[in-house]
Parts: sequence; C-alpha cells; structure tokens
Amino acid sequence: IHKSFHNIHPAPSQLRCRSLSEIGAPRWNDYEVPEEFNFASCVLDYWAQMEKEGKRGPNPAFWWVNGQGDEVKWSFREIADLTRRTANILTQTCGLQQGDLLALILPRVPEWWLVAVGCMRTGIIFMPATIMLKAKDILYRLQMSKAKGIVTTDTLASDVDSMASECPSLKTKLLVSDHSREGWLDFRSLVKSASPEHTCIKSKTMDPMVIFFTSGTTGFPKMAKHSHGLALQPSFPASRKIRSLKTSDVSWCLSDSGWILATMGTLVEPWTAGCTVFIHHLPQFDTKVIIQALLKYPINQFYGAPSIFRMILQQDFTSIRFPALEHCCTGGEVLWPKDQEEWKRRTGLLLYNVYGQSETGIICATLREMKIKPGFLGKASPPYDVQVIDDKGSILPPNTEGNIGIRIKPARPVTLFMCYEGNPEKTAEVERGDFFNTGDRGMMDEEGYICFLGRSDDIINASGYRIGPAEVESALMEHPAVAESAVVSSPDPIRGEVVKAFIVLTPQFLSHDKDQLTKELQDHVKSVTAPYKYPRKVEFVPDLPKTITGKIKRKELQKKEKGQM
Ligand code: BCO
Repeated sequence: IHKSFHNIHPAPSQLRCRSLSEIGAPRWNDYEVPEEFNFASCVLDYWAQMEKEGKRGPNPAFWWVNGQGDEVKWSFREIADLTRRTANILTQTCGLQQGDLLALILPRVPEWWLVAVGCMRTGIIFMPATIMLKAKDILYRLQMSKAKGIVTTDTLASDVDSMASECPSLKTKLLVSDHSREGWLDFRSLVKSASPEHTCIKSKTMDPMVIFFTSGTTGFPKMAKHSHGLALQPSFPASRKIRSLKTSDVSWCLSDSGWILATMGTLVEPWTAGCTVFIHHLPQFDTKVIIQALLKYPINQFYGAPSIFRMILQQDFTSIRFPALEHCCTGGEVLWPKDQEEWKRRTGLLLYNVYGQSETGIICATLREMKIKPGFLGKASPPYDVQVIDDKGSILPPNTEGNIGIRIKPARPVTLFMCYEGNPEKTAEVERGDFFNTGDRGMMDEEGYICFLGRSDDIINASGYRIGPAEVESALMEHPAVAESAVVSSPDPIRGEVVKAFIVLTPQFLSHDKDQLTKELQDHVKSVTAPYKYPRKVEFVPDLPKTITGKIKRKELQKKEKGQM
C-alpha cells in the first residue's frame, strides 16, 4: 500500500513512479485507487522515513505560533512519534476501538493535529467541530452520533459535564489543558508517558474516517461521513495542480479546525505534498494579526475564505508586498471579480478560486496553470466529473442554468462522502439520476468553466459558514419576545451574505425599544448556539408571508432582501 500510494502521489524525484495498474489496483475514471489506504501510514510515515534518510529538507512539517511568543515546530518524525502515542492513548487509555466515534472540538492548538492523525492510525472516526459550539449544539452532536469520546478544552468541559448524563454512549473525555479536571483524562500528561510504538491499522480505502456536521435548510445539521478515500484527493493529478505545493513551501490555511477546509487545507493537502503547515492560534479573528504574520513569516501559500481577503482589503493600505507570498487560494463562499481585481492591484498577487462542500472536498478549481476567468469557480477537478444538470439528472447544454452535480454512476468517487450517517432518506434525496446534486445552482461555459449562481434551497452562506435557517429560528424561538421568525440570507459587501431575521414580536414586547431588543436577541442567539450563526440584521414585522397551509414563504423574504421585488 505504501508503494501504491506513492505511485499516484508526488513522490520525490528520486523515487521511481510505477503505474498502479502494474500492481493491479482498480481504476476509476483513469484515476487509480488503492484498495487499502491510510493517510498516517502511507503519507506521514513515508515523509518521516524520507527525513530519516536525509531526503527531505530541514523545514518543519508543522509550525505553530500563538502571537504571544510561544512556538511549536515539529518534523514529520516528531509528528509520527506523537501521533503513535496519541493512538495508544485513544485505544489503550480511553478504550476506544476502530469504528468508534470521537468528537474533536478544539481550537487551533497543536493537539488537534495529533488527535486527528491518532484517529486515522486507529480507525476511530473523528468528528471535528468548531470551538464556538454551545452546550445544546454539543449535546445534539453527541446524541446524534452516539460518540464514545470527546476531546476538548476547559472552555467547553463544564458544558460537557452538565449534559454527560444525557449521553449514555459517552464513556471517555479527554481534556487539552494545562490544568487537570475531575472526570477527564489529561491529554498533555498522557502524551508524554504514552508508548511511541504503535502499528497503524490496515484500513480499506472505503472504511470510514471522518464525519463533518453540515447544515441543511430544515432541521439540524446532518452527518456527512467520509472514508479514508477523502485523504486521497490531493494525490490525484489535477488536485496536485490546484496549489502545486512543494516540500519547501510554507502553507497557511486559515480555516477554523471544525470545517472540512481545515482537515484538507491544514493537514491532508499540505502533508501529502510534504510541505510545512503553518498555523496561527488566532483565538479571535484579527485582520491586523494576519497581515503581520504574512509580513513576518516565510508563508508562500495562503488559503482562506473570500471574506478574509475582503477584510484584509478593508485595511488602510494602497499597496502592500508580502515578502514570501506566491500563491493565494480561496473557497467556501462566493468570490466576486472585484475581489480578485483589488487583491491583484494592491498585493500584486493573483487570487485563485476553489469550490467544494463538506460532502465533497474540492469539486472545481482554477488550477495554478489555468487562466483565471473572473466570476467563475474554475473547471471540474478530477476525480470529479462535474456537470450542470436538470432536476432529473440530465446534463444541460453549455451556458444553461441548472444544478451543479457530480457523477456517481457507474462509480462513486472515493473522495465523495459515503452517506449522511443514520439518514438514508437524506442521502437518497441528494441523488439525481447518475449524479449527486450539490444543491448549488450553476452554469458551465463552452470551455468547461463553471460559475456559481446561488443555492437552490434556503441555506445561508455567511462568510463561508453554511447556516441552516431552522437552526437560527429555533434559537430565536427560545426568547420570550419572539412569537414567530423567518431567517433568510441578506447580501453583504464584506461577508457576501449575512443572516437576517424577520421577527414577529409577542404582545408584551411590542412597546420595547427596538435597537435594544435587536441587541438582546443577537446576544441570545450567540449564547444558545454557535455565535457565527447570529442574525447580523433584524427586522421586526407585524406578520410573515405564508402559504395557505401556513408555511412561511422564506423565498419571498429572500427575494425582497436581494432587491428582486
Ligand atoms: O461579529 P461579532 O464580533 O459580533 O461576533 C463574532 C464573534 O465575536 C462572536 N463570538 C465568537 N466566539 C464567541 C462569540 N460570541 C460569544 N461567545 C463566543 N464564544 O461570534 C461572531 C462570529 O462570527 P464570525 O466568525 O463570522 O466573525 P469574525 O470573527 O469576524 O470572522 C470572520 C471570518 C471571515 C474569519 C469568519 O467568518 C470565517 O472564518 N469564515 C470562514 C469560514 C470557513 O472557513 N468556511 C469554509 C467551510 S468548508 C467549505 O466551505 C468546503 C470547501 C471549501
């Protein structure tokens, strides 16, 4: 398996590349897929070995700073050692086994990488989530998944304790902290004493590896389950050209550790290429800190949501040159042509677009070697065959608006999510004929470039966060001032979209000061659910538009917001 992986992946020039068919691997769309694959043994251990043999440069594999003078630098050999120790903690100390689920709720601390890779080594399925989650969000995730373990920090430990009795499956709690806490295992002490001897499982490529919770129009987030095959994505020839990472690169992807963008952009993709992952702890987003880091450190690859680039451009400078920066890549929400123009004008750098979802990883991209077409995402990124389809799954001609779909028949790409765990109805719902329907509307031109035209449902994409309106409405309904609410997307010049709530007040709140009430409702939402979902805009209305059966017409409100009515 070790050899087979490196036949499709960027092995160093001194290694001879053999075709996978030589060793009898199955094929999908000319992209060969090994039957067994594990990122930890096939990739990390490989680079650790390269280091040992002096075949990789001296740059670290992991470089973490927190802006207060603390720094962590690990080589691949150190990561291999530490993640083997972590694997032993998870299986021996915590008693977890292959196939068990572990909630991984950490900010950008080095232990996040150790636990994620420790899970890969053991076959424990990790479920990353943002540290912004509140008690109810965590309870929902633990109950839905029946997770056997959780790893988190002091910030959320008391919330977890307060609900542990409602989560009978939860049997192990790991704390990443400098202090100990009763009922919790102390990860930092355990890792020091754990054995570095561990044999990585021989996972099948299609064995489950990770679950991302992802919001939908109705109800609460679904569990998009991915196999180890997801980690093969950066090895496919086209994917390797998205950022063309080299071992000498220093790559900084700003995603919060809870999203697929972090798993792929701060772990799988850069380490597949053997380059340095740079991480700034960044507990609070601060544009000035980002600019300073780009000026100070030899970061030459920068990756983040378009809102981040727009926020940098909001700063007071007419021109800036980041000394090491060579390549900038963005995804997760709409990138406007003016963002690309302005970034180029003021930094001298091109801004490349990628597009994907929690269910898919990167589907389309403007590769480094491709011309940038402003307003377009780029072209399909194999192994994906991306087409614009109608509601039945038939491919539409160029320049026709339709649904952005990924071919899943005759063969489902290994990098595509396996299913929504425990929800076969939802899994079936997103299939249209031979395609997976992303739910995004788009159009393809004659050259195969795809542009994004919006969602076909009510999901809101605010600064790269996918937010289900029902989640916000449910939080609002807990406040006594709210009789009814409808939550929709509203355009925003910086965040692309923001959450807007139309609210019908209960009689006793009708005379309250509206500005004060707005603030109170915003704070309320921030306190009961992950704060990135809070409505940045609030409008009080006497009633909501409804169908004759009483269903709220969100689309009508949405159109009004977009100025279409
Ligand atoms: O704006 P406010 O200050 O009023 O509120 C902010 C925070 O201050 C607040 N907050 C955070 N922690 C809190 C808290 N409030 C109470 N208690 C806490 N514990 O909540 C609000 C958070 O909103 P935000 O994160 O949108 O705002 P911020 O800090 O300005 O960050 C801006 C961005 C651009 C950095 C942020 O929105 C962001 O990281 N966006 C990117 C998301 C992303 O990476 N998406 C990719 C998903 S994966 C994908 O799409 C697939 C493939 C490519």
